[in-house]
Amino acid sequence: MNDPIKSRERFARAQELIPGGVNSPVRAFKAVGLDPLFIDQAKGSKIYDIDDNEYIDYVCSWGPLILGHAHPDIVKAICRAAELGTSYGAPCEKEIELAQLICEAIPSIDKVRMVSSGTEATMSAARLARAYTGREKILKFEGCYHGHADSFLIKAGSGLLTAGVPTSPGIPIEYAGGTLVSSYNDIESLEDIFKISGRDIAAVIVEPIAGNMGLIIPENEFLVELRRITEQYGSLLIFDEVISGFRTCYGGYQNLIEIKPDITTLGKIIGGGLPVGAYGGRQDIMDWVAPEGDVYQAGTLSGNPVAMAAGSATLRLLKKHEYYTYINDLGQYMVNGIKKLLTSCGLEYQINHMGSMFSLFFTERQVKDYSTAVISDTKRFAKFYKTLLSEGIYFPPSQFEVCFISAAHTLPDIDRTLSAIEKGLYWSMQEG
Ligand code: KE4
Repeated sequence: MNDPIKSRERFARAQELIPGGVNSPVRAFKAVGLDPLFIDQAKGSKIYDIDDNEYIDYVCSWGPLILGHAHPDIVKAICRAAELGTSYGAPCEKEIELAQLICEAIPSIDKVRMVSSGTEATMSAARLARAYTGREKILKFEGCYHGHADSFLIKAGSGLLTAGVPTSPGIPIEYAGGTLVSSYNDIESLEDIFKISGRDIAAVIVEPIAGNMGLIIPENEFLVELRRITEQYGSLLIFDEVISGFRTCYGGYQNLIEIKPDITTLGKIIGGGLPVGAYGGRQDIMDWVAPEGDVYQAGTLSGNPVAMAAGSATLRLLKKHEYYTYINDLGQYMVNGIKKLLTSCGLEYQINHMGSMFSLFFTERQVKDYSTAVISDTKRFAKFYKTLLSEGIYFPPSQFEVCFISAAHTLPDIDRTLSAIEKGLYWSMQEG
């Protein structure tokens, strides 16, 4: 590997112009104590930095690139759309095409509104739920991330029922009072909150597969109970499928577990690498959204033809080909390989895995919620990460993110990654 001299220089320059030198905090590599790499280009499963280093990419733009970087059919769709104009600020047929693909793929979605990010989708879904129910409170789960809208940057208060606490400066304390926080996979604490505040809760928002504490799998009854309790109290259930949508199957994770939320938020994959978010659900709820209804939400570039073309090209490919078997098999092969390496190193680290997503936690306790995730040894993870990078493997630069495998990854990619992981585990165990 070449020493990333140019990346270091560009990072110094970027920091003079952009807060932290990045346009999204996790990209700054702070969690692994390194300077970020500046990427020059990407193709298939590989990314290339400006110092001519090649890496096998497991960030995949944080999930969107399920078909790999610069897929020729998606690039062609983007180019063709751009030649016809990048944004009309008016309805176009490409919006109908993507909306139809989404509604056909996810039975709980009768109608869908396009926006430009997952944050816009979840923020709008929460506003819609409050309006539809006439209630104010939203309940979320500790460690789940739903974008950076004020009402979601809230963590659990001291007591179970005390109002939440902002996790960022700049959030009015009264916003925290509108957000209740419970523990993922913990139905008992949820029931306790609902017994006292259930009639004030407009909606529960949940990542049906949690991807922002590292990967955390819902325990068997958690989501079923969540659906039961929300129905019992007249609260809406919002599945935030920004990560899981079209990742585990063609449609939502909800399709696999046969649970129908009232509203679903989407992003990432449905934009094929361009800025697209969406929220959708039952018609009687969605018809409250302006201009059909009075719940205001708008966006200059919402549904723009180029992003719609990228999203539709992606979903059409996913619908036509059996990619899911391939990427899920690669995921299983990867996880089996890591487990063998952990055993040979005498390590009992935890791996959480679902299809083409996995997270390796540097802890010996099962990771099933925020409190069990945060005790992971982030220092050892950082040493592990640095070794992988030097071996040309680009994992997400944080213990609390998900590794994604795309349809462009190959068995030789996985084998090369496993040999790097073996070295990474060895160096992570060295003191100093
Ligand atoms: P965006 O606003 O970043 O498009 O989506 C917010 C969002 C909403 N819901 C879920 C479940 C999400 O995971 C996200 C964003 N995911 C992070 C990575 N875990 C995006 C990466 C970043 O923040 O740079």
